[in-house]
Amino acid sequence: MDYKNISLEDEGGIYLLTLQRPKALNALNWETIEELNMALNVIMESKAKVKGLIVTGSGDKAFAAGADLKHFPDLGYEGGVKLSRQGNEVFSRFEKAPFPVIAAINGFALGGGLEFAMACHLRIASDRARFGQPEAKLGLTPGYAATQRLPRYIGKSQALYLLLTCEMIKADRAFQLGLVNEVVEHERLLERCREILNTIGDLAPMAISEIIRCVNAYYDPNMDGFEEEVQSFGKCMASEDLQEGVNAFVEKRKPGFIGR
Ligand code: DAK
Repeated sequence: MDYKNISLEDEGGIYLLTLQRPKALNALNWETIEELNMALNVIMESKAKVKGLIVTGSGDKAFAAGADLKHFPDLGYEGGVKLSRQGNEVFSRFEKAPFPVIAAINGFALGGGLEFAMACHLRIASDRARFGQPEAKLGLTPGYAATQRLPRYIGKSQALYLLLTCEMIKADRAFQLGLVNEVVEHERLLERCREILNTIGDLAPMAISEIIRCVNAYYDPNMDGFEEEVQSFGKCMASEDLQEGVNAFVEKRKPGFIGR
């Protein structure tokens, strides 16, 4: 697959997706969002085991400094609604991926960039990362769900503070607020993300994807998360991996899960 705005590497079941517009601080134009969707299709169609996906930004400065501002003045109401809906659909696909997705935040994560990171399951930040939702400075509301996901991560009060003031915060503050899972030295960022995915990769794949599904169900008004958990529990109980997990525990050995 030929991409213009991103790159995708398969590192043996761990995929590394890198936003490749460093001169524009990896700003997300529509073509980039389409390529993110295509990359996700490629990973979903993989026949081999997928341990997880890391998304990051190229260059030393930014994960993504927001949506690409240069296209905004031409959009108008119809264009704005259409783009927002389509972008939300793509980001929601990352959130619903049946394997763990980690945002490796290597620098600025602003506006749409932070919204992309918030659609990932985990966020690991470099100590150089900076976060913010500066939309109101530009005469906008967020378009890729910051008003919905940010309160879920940090609570309504702190979310409103960041959205209303447009203040940019550092990695240690983002950690304090619960926006990122961990802050690591810049040089160790990808290594740490791979470590986490390898840890998860040793666990039962069906249990992992069902946990992601059930936690997402908690936030979906059309789903009963409690009932989803009951169903997932039953499904895992009937799996070969449950047999293997329990046998391995009794026999004091490492389990070899097969994902069914
Ligand atoms: N879009 C396009 N280009 C950008 C950009 C962006 N968001 N951010 C930076 N760049 C470009 C700059 O224009 C500059 O390009 P040249 O002038 O060299 O050609 C280059 O990246 C380097 O930027 P700076 O020279 O400004 O670098 P500094 O280190 O001085 O400053 C900065 C870094 C991140 C503080 C600064 O670049 C900055 O404030 N950038 C803008 C941040 C921002 O406001 N981002 C947008 C947030 S609003 C929607 C969907 C989503 C959204 C909205 C609607 N619908 C679908 C309708 C989301 C909106 C947002 O993301």
